[in-house]
Amino acid sequence: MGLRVDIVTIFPEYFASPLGVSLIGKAAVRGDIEFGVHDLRRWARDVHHTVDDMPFGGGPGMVMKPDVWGDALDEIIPAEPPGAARLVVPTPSGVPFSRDMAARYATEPRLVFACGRYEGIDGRVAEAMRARMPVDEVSIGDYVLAGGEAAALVMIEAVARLLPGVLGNASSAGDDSFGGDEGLAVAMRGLLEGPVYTRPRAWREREVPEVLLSGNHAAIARWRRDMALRRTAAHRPDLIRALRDLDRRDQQVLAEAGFTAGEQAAAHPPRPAASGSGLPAAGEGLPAAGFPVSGEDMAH
Ligand code: JAH
Repeated sequence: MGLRVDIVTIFPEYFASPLGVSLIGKAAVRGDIEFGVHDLRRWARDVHHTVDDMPFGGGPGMVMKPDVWGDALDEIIPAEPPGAARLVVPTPSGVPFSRDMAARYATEPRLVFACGRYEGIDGRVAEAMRARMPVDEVSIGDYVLAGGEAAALVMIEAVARLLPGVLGNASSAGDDSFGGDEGLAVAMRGLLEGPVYTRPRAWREREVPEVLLSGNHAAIARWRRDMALRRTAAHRPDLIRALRDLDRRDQQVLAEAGFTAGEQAAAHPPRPAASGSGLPAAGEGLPAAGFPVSGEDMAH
């Protein structure tokens, strides 16, 4: 059974290419996913097709009108049976989107994305729709976009690649960074994927790591796990704490990446030792820094 996705937006043309190409485009041709893109202005009531108005209580910008959104969603999502669709509202003040949510969305029959612009949609719309269907206000990250469209596309792509039959190579959904724990190689669970290589063997004086050409599958798996541990330590130190069943080699790699044994998650791991471990150089840069976010940007 396929997934039906409706998108409501003042920029329907925004979606043509992203939904028509690659994995999503092919899934749509096969009927594994079906799209309806709706121009919100169709439900506007005046000759100017107005969809926004000034915010009650003052403040900057404009707010999207509840009457227009209400009529659109009433028509796109039939009242009967209740709960047949899930409404997803991309917003920087939503719950964080995750791999788990993508997996749950992939099991739903119908998703409707309500893409706001300006300062967002009148708060009564989500509230009113909750009487008829599950409503998720969802954030794809702590930054403000010009509207919900790009965030909706991110979520749709993350969901589409999890649909049964969608990936050409079913196992590749699980192997990569955040691939999902079902098909994921047990040895790499909870880790970011390390670097990958293809031909030519030598390029701009740089050789592909020799172990990958060795045919020694155990050595290759170990090397990949080393690289995944080091990349995870450098880019996502928050993920190190959750790792379980670390062997001696894992602990050695993490120690060299600046994490202390047992309690792997130091809040601010020290810089790795210069060398002498027999491991290749890290080449991964500093652990992720915390970027301050202005109060103004987070107020949306
Ligand atoms: C901006 C409506 N989490 C990313 C995200 C999602 C939605 C929006 N911004 C950022 C947004 C303006 C109006 C939605």
